[in-house]
Formats: sequence, structure tokens, C-alpha cells
Amino acid sequence: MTRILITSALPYINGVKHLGNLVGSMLPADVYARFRRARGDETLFICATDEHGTPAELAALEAGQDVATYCREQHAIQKEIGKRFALSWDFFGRSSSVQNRELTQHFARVLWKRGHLDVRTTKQVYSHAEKRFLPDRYVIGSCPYCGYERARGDQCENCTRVLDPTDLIDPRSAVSGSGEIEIRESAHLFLKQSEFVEQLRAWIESHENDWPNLVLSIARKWLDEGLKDRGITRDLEWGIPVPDDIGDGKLKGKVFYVWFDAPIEYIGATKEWADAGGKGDAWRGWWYGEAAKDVRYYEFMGKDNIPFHTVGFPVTIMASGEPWKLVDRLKGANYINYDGGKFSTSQKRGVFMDTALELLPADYWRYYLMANMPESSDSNFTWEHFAGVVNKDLADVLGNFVNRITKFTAARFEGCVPGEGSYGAEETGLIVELDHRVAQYSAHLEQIEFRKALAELRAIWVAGNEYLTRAAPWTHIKSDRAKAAAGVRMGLNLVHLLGHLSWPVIPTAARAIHEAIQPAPKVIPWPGEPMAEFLDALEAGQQIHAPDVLFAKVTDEQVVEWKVRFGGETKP
Ligand code: B3M
Ligand code: ZN
Repeated sequence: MTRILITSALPYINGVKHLGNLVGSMLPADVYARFRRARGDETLFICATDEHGTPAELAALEAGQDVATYCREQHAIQKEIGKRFALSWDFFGRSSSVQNRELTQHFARVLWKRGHLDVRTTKQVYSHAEKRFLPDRYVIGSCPYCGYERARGDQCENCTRVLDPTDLIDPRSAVSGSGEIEIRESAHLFLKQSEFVEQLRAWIESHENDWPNLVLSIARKWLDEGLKDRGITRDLEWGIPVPDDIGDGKLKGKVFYVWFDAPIEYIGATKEWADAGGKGDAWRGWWYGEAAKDVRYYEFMGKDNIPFHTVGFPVTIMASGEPWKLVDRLKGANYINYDGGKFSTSQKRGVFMDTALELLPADYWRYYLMANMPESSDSNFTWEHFAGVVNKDLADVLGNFVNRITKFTAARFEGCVPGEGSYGAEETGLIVELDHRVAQYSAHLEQIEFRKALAELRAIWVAGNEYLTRAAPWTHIKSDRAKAAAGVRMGLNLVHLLGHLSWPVIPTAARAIHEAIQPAPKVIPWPGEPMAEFLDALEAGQQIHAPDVLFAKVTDEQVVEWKVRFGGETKP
């Protein structure tokens, strides 16, 4: 039996994440984790806040807090919101944990001892306005490759190339806007990535059949452009300190670069999980050597994070010479735009996880986002589109179906599964269709093809609804009670099936749907096949109940109100 290890890119600590962040990493990882658990696979789903780096320091400054306090509070806030979005992390750790500090320092020591790190004197941007070094993303300027004018010093958002602040044309401070900046010399540790090009290429090509094109093309582009050695330390106060035994005494007071320690936190958070649960060495069993041989490791992230996961982190692992697990399947997402522009944390543009939940429960968002996940290209959020999808798929199809059949059962069959009548050609046809569709849905989920999977899930809801319209038990009840009863029995079995199949995507509603029929276990398992058996499994005479309205429609007034409140390109 393979065990399934799942990590989602670690949300940055500087504030609540927007829906674009959610759909790129945490949400698809959650749907996949739930699917795997439903299928009975031993699954570990790990996430954490990414707490180091300049943005954390500056966000704390802005909030008037010391960084440690700021991070502790923000971690608790993100954890709470994740729970409310039904993100089923086994553990939600912190990259500032002791566990991560020890592991990061361990990797650095091993890399140093093995000769894969160098101390080099570098030129850093020092800002007089801020009286501090301004590393990576807090220097902005024009991208030397594509000309994008607001490229950050760590990476150009437009062409995804990784940059150094000194590569930027016309650099200025992103904090103050001040161009009064000076280049100063500072010693830093460099990871000699260039030594690993061949090994990396072989590893990446070994995945040419099981990684999405988006991931492969970004990884290859990086290698083809020639891999530069990478600075892995920074002149910051907040971060994991470089231990004294590294760097021949030239690195006093420096910390590791956030992108060096953040991926290591995938392992660190697994150790946090084990420590918190008194599980001893169990964390190693997911990551290291022989013990982890049966683990399949899946990573989920937005496309801007792909280089760090196909090159940066793998080089750290390869250079260690230790048998840590490398990723098996890597799912990268494109961007979702907010009404014609970008979602943006710094500009507070778009809908954020906390405000989304003020408007509607998590399942509305989960379904909409997964059904429109930016998989093969960027996608665009508009309020009209959102309202249309919710009203049609969730309210008219799924909600209406469950409502019609359970209400009718309550009114005409004393709220019990009727035993009379038998399935005929209509039911047999439906069973054949569902055998096919459920297998497809499952295959798409397994392949992490979410849009296809969700289209199939929707088609299954529609098939149930259409069956009920054809079977029309409300018509037959007048003349042929047995025929009506068979239709109702199938309808209730379908409700039960939808509770199972919908659980990975809309867990709260799926539970309510399932519980209309019978109590649901914590993990609602994948339905047994074949469908003929599953769809005739409910006992005659068993009591059911009609749930309250599952999904309310989004009204035109709400669309106008939300457009005014959240802004966007299109006018209300
Ligand atoms: N914190 C995502 C970001 O803010 C970044 C992911 C780290 S994954 C190890 O771009
Ligand atoms: Zn660029």
C-alpha cells in the first residue's frame, strides 16, 4: 500500500490570503487529500505559515508589533480561517518553529561540509530612507528580460524569471519609493546550484510523463537558461540564524534566505506534527530513506512557486547526499484574476478568505473555485460568473434535487425508504451511465485534473436530476404506487451517492446531504462499486429526513452590492 504525503505551498504570514492564493495551493491540496482519504489511502496533509523574510518584518512594522508577536497572531488567524474553509490539514505548522530551525541548520551544515556552499562578497541594496538593507522583493524596478516595470528584486511576476535586486533597471525602494539607495558589499553564502544541472535535468525528465506541461516547461526553461548559484543568506534580523560553524566566521548576524528554509518546513512541519502528537520518529517515516519508500509525495502550488520546487528545494536535497524524499507529482496552478485585474495582497484587491466567509459559507467558494481552477490557463473571477455558477450548479441542480426527493418522501412515504416496486429500464440505464461517470470522476481526481473532475461531478448531479424528472414519482403516485416507490428509492439512493461523491469538494454540504439519509462518518468513504449495488443498498423502511435549503441563490441585489464593495473593472 502506498502512503500519500501532500503539501500545499506555505501561505506567507503577511496577512489573510486571497482566493487566488487559496485556489492555487491550499484548496486543491485539500480536495486531493480528502479524495485520497475517502479512497482509504493513508494520507498526511501538511501545511504551515511561511514566516521569515522582509515582508514579515515590514508587515509587523506596519502593524506596530514585534515580528515574533505579529507572526504568532497571524498564524493563529490563518489557521482559524483555514479551518473555517474546511482545509483538513493534519498539521498546520510554522516555519519559525524550533523543528524547522534545526532541520534548516542541519541541511546548511551538511551542504557546507560537503563543499556545496561558498562564501562570496555580494553587492546589496541599502536604503537610506529605511536605514536597512532591502533585499529581494522590496526593491522594485524594470525587469531586464521582459521590461515589466514593477518587477520585484527576487522574481519578475510577469515572466516568472528569478532575479537579484541588482539585476533591476532603475531600482527603488518598494517601501518608501525612494531611489536614494546605495549598493554595499556584504558577505553571503551561496549554494552552488550549477553543480547539479545534470542531476536535476535527469530527475525532471524522469517526470516528463507525470508532471503537467506548465510545470515541465517552467522547470526546463530554468535549466536551459543556465542555473546560477543562489545566495541563501540575507542581512535581516528575523530568520533562522546561520550557525557559527558555517562560513569561516564571516556570516555573523546573518539569517537564511526565506526560500531556503521555507520548503524545508514541509519536513519541519511534519516533525511538528509528530512532536505535537507524541509520535516520535514517525515524521522520518514520511520523508527519509527506506522507511519512506512506499510514500508518494504530492506538492500543490501557484506557478510562481514552481522554480523553487523543481530546482531550489531539490538541489538542497540532492546536495545533502541524504535520502530525503523528492516530490513525485507536482501540481502547479496558473493565476485567477479578479474581474479583469490581478488579485493583490499589497493592493488589497479582490476577495480575501475572511471576507469571502462573511458573504457565503465555504462550500460555495470551494465549488466555484475548483470548478474554475486556473489549470491550463489563467481564469477570471467576476461576480456575475460566480453568481451564475452558484445558482445553476449548486442551487438549481444539486440543492433542488436533494430537496425535491427528500421532501416528497416525507410527504408521501412517511419519510421512509419505500420497499415496493422494482427497478426497470430507466434505472438500469442510469446505473450504466453512473458506472461510467463515477469511474471517470475518480480517474480525473486521481490524475489531479480538477476541471475535468468537477465537470464530471456536475454531470453526475445533472444525471440524478434528469432521472428524477423522467421517473416523476409525483405523477405515478396517483396511478401506480409501486412504480413511484421504485423511483423514490432510487432517488434516495442517489442522494446518498451524491453525499459520498461530493465530499472532497464541498465537505459541509456533502455531510448534510449524506445525513439526510443516514449518519456520516468523519471521512465519507468513496462509494463501493459497482453502482448497481450501491444504488440499491438502502434498507426498505429506513427513516430519512429532508434537510433545510442546502444552497441559497445569489440575488441580483447581492451581485450589485458586492461589486460596489469589492470594486473591479466591470461596472455594477
Ligand atoms: N510562501 C508563497 C508565496 O508567498 C510562498 C510559498 C512557500 S512554499 C515553501 O509566494
Ligand atoms: Zn520579466
